[in-house]
Amino acid sequence: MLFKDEMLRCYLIGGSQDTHHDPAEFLTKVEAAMQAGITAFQYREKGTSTLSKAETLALGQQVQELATKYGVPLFVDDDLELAAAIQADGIHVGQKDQWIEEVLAAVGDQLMVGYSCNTAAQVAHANQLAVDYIGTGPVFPTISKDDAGSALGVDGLADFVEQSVHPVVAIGGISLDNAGATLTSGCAGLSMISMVLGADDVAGTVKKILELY
Ligand code: TZP
Ligand code: MG
Repeated sequence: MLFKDEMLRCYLIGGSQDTHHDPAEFLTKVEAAMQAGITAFQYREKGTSTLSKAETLALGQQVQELATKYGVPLFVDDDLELAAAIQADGIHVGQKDQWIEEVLAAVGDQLMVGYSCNTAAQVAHANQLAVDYIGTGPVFPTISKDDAGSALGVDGLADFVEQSVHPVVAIGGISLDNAGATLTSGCAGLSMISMVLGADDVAGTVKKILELY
């Protein structure tokens, strides 16, 4: 397993809703990204996803097989039951999900825990918690989350990085055009959905991100 900060460098997030609701396209793109060297993956079936619970589990199991094959740490967004069922390495918890304290108590040392923080008060709260990293954004406007809130910009992100005792992974609207500028915030890494899952050349896009370090 990679050290925590390295694991956050190129952190892909996604679910079937991010590839035209086509699970086969989703798996093809996730495999290409894993093969190209993404440092973590978060399975996030959310928003406009149309998959049933059983379909989500089945797709999650296929993602888990790929993650094992390529040695990529696997997180599940906001679903402890699914994380346990597919033997994920971690869980990511948002501000609108299950209470972070409950999740931390439930998982103990079993799973890594990531937590979304979008305000200074939330970062201060996270500083009191045994989470493994925080995800902070949106740094830029995003097409992938309706209720993401207003963009922090690189300066806003940098303030949170300075404040946080945990490694910070940046999220929201990250593209090849702004990835380098985003890293000047001191964040440990970049997480993205559409830049990678919407790319024609998934592997090439991942490699360009990894070259920034
Ligand atoms: N949380 C804050 S912004 C966001 C999430 C899940 C969406 C990021 O997607 P994209 O396509 O990389 O902007
Ligand atoms: Mg969530």
